[in-house]
Amino acid sequence: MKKVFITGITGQDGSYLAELLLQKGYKVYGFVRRVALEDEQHRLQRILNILDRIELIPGSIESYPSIYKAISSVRPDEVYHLAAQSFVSYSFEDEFSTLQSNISGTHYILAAVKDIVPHARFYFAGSSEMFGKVNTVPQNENTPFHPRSAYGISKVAGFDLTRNYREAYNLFACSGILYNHESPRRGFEFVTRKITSHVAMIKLGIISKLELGNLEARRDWGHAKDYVMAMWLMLQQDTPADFIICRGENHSVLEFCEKAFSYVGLNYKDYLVINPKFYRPAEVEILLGDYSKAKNILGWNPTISFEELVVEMVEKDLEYNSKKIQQFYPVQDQKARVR
Ligand code: F7E
Repeated sequence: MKKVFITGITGQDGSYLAELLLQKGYKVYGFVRRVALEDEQHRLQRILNILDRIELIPGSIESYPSIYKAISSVRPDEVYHLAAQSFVSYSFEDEFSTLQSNISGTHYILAAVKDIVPHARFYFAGSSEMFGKVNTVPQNENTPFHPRSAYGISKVAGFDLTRNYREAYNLFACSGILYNHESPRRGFEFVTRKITSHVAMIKLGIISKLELGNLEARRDWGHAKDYVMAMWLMLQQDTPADFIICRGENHSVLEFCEKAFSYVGLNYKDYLVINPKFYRPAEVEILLGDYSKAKNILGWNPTISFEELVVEMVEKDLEYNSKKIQQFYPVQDQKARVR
């Protein structure tokens, strides 16, 4: 049985990837912070359904000894390094911790893999944020990087480290350059989930407005479930390489809003408020990818459309918030609340 070691298994991508690899017959090990094990219902909520089928190893990506020990005990065949401080906005507030955990974390894992399991296959979660201030639209694997945040810079460093371990030490190391990918498991701080959770709460009468920053930013949004399939495919090839993973179609934040509100029969204009505090010191205005290489070499194609993504997220947030209402309000109040 093949063994896989996943950092960031408690996150959106980690949870979908773990489910995929269980289906494929892998023995799945997840590297998690010790505190996560003490607060299962909250911190392990995305993997509660598979907890009895995976093994969690406590440690920190900021500690080389804990990574070394974990990889020595598992001796994985494949390693997916997904853990990171991934919220771009926060990286402006604390550049130091973002750079420290994202760059050193990647370096420690690569170094441990090279020393302990040099034949293991390694995946690094690169990001379209590496392109930042783009000079070409659409971007492909040859487009130069121009990151616009500490997060983007940390991902460029991780990408370079991964390539260097491939070239210098012959590691089977790949980077996926993933564009924004969302799902009902997305964290509430990211714009898509912020929008769909607010739309659901507005529809159910829990809140009355949605505050956002830059509505003009354009993103090439896809579904996380499709994108974890691409990660796995990258590690099944004969030779390691880097791939752009996206849908090849972009939309503005405003379009996302319009779609989400109109799905529940509301007009976004009645609820949307611009708050300058959500603007970033340096914005990535437009991202649009070209996934031809992934299509040709991996045989990968996205299967979930932008519309399907928005609808799934809104529906799940309606379900989630309706359950919360049922817990807190008596039945007669619930009818009065819905708009
Ligand atoms: O912002 C604008 C914001 O935070 C998208 C991460 O997964 O994808 C993600 O990075 C856009 C930006 O994602 C609000 O200014 C407007 O232009 O959802 P986001 P992101 O920064 O694109 C890449 C590929 C990653 O690798 C990252 O880890 O939406 N925006 N108003 C807002 N964004 C947020 N969060 N909140 C707002 O109120």
